[in-house]
Amino acid sequence: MTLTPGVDAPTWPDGFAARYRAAGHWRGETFGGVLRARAAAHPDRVALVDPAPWRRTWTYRELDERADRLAAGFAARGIGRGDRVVVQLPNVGEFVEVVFALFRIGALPVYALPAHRYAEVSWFCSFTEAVAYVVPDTHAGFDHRELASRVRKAAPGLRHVFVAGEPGEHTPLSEVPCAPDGRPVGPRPHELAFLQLSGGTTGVPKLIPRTHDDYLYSLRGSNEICGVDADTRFLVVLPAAHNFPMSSPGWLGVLYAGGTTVLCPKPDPATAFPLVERERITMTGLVPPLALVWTEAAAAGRHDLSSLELALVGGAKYSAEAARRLEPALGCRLMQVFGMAEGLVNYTRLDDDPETVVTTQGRPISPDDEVRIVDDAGHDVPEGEFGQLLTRGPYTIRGYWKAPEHNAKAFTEDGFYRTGDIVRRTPSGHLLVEGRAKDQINRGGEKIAPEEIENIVLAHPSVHDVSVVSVPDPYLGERSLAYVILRSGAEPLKPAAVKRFVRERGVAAYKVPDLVEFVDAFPHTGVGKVNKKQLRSSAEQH
Ligand code: OOB
Repeated sequence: MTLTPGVDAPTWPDGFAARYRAAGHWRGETFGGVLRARAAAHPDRVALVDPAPWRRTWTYRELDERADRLAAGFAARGIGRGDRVVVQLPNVGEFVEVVFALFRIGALPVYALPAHRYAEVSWFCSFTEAVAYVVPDTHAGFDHRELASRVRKAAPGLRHVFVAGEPGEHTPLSEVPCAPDGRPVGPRPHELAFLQLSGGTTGVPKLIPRTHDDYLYSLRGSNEICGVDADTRFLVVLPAAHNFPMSSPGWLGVLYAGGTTVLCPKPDPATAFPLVERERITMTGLVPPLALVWTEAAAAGRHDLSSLELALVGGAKYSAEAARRLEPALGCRLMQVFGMAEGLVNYTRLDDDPETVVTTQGRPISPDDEVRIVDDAGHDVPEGEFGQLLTRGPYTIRGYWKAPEHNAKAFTEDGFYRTGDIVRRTPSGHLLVEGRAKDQINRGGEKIAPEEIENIVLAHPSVHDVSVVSVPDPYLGERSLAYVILRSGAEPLKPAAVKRFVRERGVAAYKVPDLVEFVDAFPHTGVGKVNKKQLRSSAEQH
């Protein structure tokens, strides 16, 4: 079934859309069109470098032609406008080729992370009624072709599995491209470009519908703030499918500006530093635990990192203490980023004073980003006090894809997204992230919805009840702890058996509880719900 793009989620009311257009935020561009324009303007400039296992490069012209040929091949296989295609590729050149090919025909990439396994991918494929799934052959020792074979059985609508590399029983991606048969009728700028994943607070991850217009505005805004231009050489260290390395300013921002994106196969300094040196990298984005590792490794001084001008750090709270050490160690500027795949992105600015850069998480991209900080009753708190962050604006969604019930809770009636973050605003308008009201664990930037893991653990025959909470961790910021109540009379279980059970259910490894503790009962709130706040404070004893 092909759904008309743009109709499966609430979108901006006409008045807002008109305002965002009039302000010049939404310019009527599409991703396919942008690549075409850049290829015409500077065909021979290098757009993309994939250094592993051997160095491959794509000029803007080559990337554009490649996207055309792949788009034609996808179209010849019946993939068209509005069709969903689950893309689960690591940081390889094929990722960029595939998504631009899909943009061009108006098919919607659904971005799975390389760490996702059967539970997540089969849900993405069935929920989105995906017609195709794109995988590597193997990645980090895991065979994605076998996963694809299993997923295929669970998602009957999946007509194609394309493999970058050795295909096994599936279709090699290399066989897809063919001569374009005229130019496909592309999507319109206000239509959906892709579905991004939410960090999630619920049993299953929600999908975030982003349009060409809104996402391209966030790229332009990010580029301006970060100083991205044609000379930028950006290293994609985090998984390319995540919103942060994709758009803040990310590889899409850099391609928009005509710069060069270099894909880093692994984030560790041993892999990344030689690439920074060899490729003369000027900019990159890191999550706080990685920024710590880089800061320490840089002190060893074995690599020439002098080309680096800017490191963006975000995705989870970066302590001021760690932030202070980054600039001297890496010899570049620091910018903190506090963003979310749903939209709103905040950056510290290059002309902020150093104290603001290390102690705040920045301020919004756009003058039209509306930010409210409210108490539990939804009233604005006095300026400078803590509260829950609500936001609405030209690149923040008005609703998740096909999730009307959840949308009724996650958005206010007048369209503000309830971020679930507890923030405070300084007189300069910078936000400080002080905590979280939503039930989520932020494991070094990787988000875990406790409910998703609780549902899995509950399926264990010996388990009566479970509650998953965060535990502070000096390196990751937070780790996960599952408190488990066993059924009376059940065989005693070891923590390792609970972890194995979760892993065997086929979820991403980062979601497997780091710690498991058996208890006799949970504390309850006045209304009889499990008191997670109290559980979290007992977890702090760990
Ligand atoms: C980014 O996006 P998501 O969708 O994986 O996660 C969003 C959530 C935020 O609501 C907040 O809870 C947390 O991640 N977060 C931060 C943070 N940046 C994100 N918490 C504290 N300090 C920060 N700097 O994580 C994301 C998307 C675009 C750019 C950057 C990060």
